[in-house]
Amino acid sequence: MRTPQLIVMTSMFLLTLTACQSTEPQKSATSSHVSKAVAVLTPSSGSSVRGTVTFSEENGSVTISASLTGLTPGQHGFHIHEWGDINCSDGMCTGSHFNPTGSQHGDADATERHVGDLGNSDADASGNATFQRTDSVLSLNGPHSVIGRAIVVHANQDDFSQPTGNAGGRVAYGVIGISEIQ
Ligand SMILES: [Cu+2]
Ligand SMILES: [Zn+2]
Repeated sequence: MRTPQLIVMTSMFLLTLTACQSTEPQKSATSSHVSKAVAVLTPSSGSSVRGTVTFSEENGSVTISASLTGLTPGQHGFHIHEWGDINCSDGMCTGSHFNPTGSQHGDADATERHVGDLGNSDADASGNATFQRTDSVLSLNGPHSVIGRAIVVHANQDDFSQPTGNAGGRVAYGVIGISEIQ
């Protein structure tokens, strides 16, 4: 009689354990609203460009701050591309510029631009660049949300010509993910 009793007791214990686990509260944010995001940029094949880009949304605007290294001196096209797929060594899996409004390409301050158009980042003689912009076109929420998309740095300057600014190859890229609110 001891063995069946032990089996029953063990089963009951396991059931209790499973029930406890399934009723444990989920550790999650209290709101679905995203206010901070980050992208860590890694180099494409043959490049040594790296960097970090942070996004902070406040009062309907997003402040974008970037720090990049390993660039050639001068201007480099800086865009948000439509797919957060960095599984190609040339960055081509990120697709084209994020353009949910079906607009023409342009400078970040132009009246018509892709949501993903951020202009250029300007590298100094050592190949370092910092970029800062407060933007009211892109968002971290809603239809213009850039969460899950990719930020891309190009080899050349974005000259704002159509269709995508003639900025050349993609030297670094990263996926924009949600950050913990500090
Ligand atoms: Cu681009
Ligand atoms: Zn564009």
